[in-house]
Amino acid sequence: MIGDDEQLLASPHLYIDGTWVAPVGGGTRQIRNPADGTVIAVVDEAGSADVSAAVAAARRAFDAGSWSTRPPTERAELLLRVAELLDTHRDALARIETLDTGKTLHESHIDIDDVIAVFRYYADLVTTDSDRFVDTGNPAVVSRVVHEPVGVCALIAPWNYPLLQMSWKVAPALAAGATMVVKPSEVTPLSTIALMRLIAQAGVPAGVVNLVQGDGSVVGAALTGTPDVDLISFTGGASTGVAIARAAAEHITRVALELGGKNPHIVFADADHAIAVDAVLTGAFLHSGQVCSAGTRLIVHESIADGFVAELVRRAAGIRVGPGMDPPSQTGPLVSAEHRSKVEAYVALGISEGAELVAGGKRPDDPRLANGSYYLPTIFDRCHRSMRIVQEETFGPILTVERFSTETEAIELGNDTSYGLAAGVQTSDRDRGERVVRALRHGTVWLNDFGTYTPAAEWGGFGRSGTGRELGPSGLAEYRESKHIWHNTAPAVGGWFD
Ligand code: TXE
Repeated sequence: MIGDDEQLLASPHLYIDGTWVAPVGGGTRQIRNPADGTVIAVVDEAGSADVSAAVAAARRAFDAGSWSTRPPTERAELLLRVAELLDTHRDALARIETLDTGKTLHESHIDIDDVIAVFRYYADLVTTDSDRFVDTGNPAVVSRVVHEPVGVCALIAPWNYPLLQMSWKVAPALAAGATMVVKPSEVTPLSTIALMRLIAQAGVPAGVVNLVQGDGSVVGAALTGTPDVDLISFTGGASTGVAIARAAAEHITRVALELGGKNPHIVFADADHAIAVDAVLTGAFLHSGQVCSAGTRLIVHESIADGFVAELVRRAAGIRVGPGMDPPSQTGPLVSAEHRSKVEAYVALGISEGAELVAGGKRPDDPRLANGSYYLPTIFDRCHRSMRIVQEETFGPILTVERFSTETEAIELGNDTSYGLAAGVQTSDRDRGERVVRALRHGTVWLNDFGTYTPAAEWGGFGRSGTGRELGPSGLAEYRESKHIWHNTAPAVGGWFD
């Protein structure tokens, strides 16, 4: 760590009730750089008593109204101040994110710009959003629906886009007037610690934002098992999502889940070949496939499949895998050695299921990469929809290939998944494009593109990809309750029981 990075991470403690504190009941954790296995920081981790203290602080702040009753314009000002501070520390935050996750510095810069954009988007939205008046048919009645903050939120984020995914939660929650306890992934807590520092610097009242880093089974479970939290927003793995939904059901806590996907990318024979190859490569191998919306399931028309796959194989072999801090690297290591073992197990599974390994399938040979958790871009051809390698999220650089003959079959394959987060369609036929994107049961569908998004449009999944939506107006609605106020301006005795 250097200069600004060190300052942002000066006290990697917990942040509770406006103060950086050491944990009462937790411990510490070494945070490693996945590019070479070195320890880059040691952070405090909370125990369940610390979680209770953080939730209690958020509750006190909410009940005191120090944030929830502030006018939207004042909340927007704070969000804009946070955006400015993020901009000031853009380079340091990008370095922190790269050291912690392994992704390339270029990607981290894009992430930080997207984080800044989401704070600005919600600052704008919350000031333009107004109450809704309802016509009851009775001129004496003024009926309006107003929005109020949901209360205390538990915000739990994963390790692949640590700052970005946390910001998709923190920015709308702050805009709505909620208070919160945030828990980053224990694998990648550093950029969230830095964000807390900047939010504090921007002047958020004590207790509105609290940070408890630590293990999912301890800190996450304590945070989601309490009746004192009004909303849980979680991004992570599907099985963790199920555990959280169960815990939430116990207290009828509102819950929003983003649980990843197994995203189809359909290429028709009439697609622009060069554009489609580029989109499929980027969709599958960006950030080594550790992207919830990664297009890891290629569904390609049989008439072009052989040539298309041959070109993908050639291009995949040329992807420069290396440390995220080295400018020539095009993709970095996997987030941890443990995660790479999981990816390797999936490659072994694909081979045992009879898929044809045509690219990668191993760690890079370069001895300079031996201490990092690298894995080569991998392609399995001749896959079938019934294979686990086709149906399960591997969260690594693994692309599977299936062939189709008709449009109906392509749609059927694209919808043959328990998930439903994202999908891509490559075709030069506009009518076909429109038919297929409408038929696909996924939360985001790209036509002749892949992986792009804007904070102004909703993000979330159908099926097992989760519940609720982040971003866009719905992303703000998640953090609000609606209240209907019925005002009778000319009250009279009703006489029902006369
Ligand atoms: O995620 P976890 P993991 C998928 C991907 C990956 C798999 C497992 O397929 O291989 O999930 O990854 C916290 N109560 N995605 O194990 O455990 C945890 O501390 C409350 C897709 O790393 O779900 C972390 O902060 N919280 C995904 C967060 O949940 C708990 C991105 C996510 O970790 C908890 C990442 C519990 N009982 C992985 N257990 C996406 N949707 O993009 C853990 N956590």
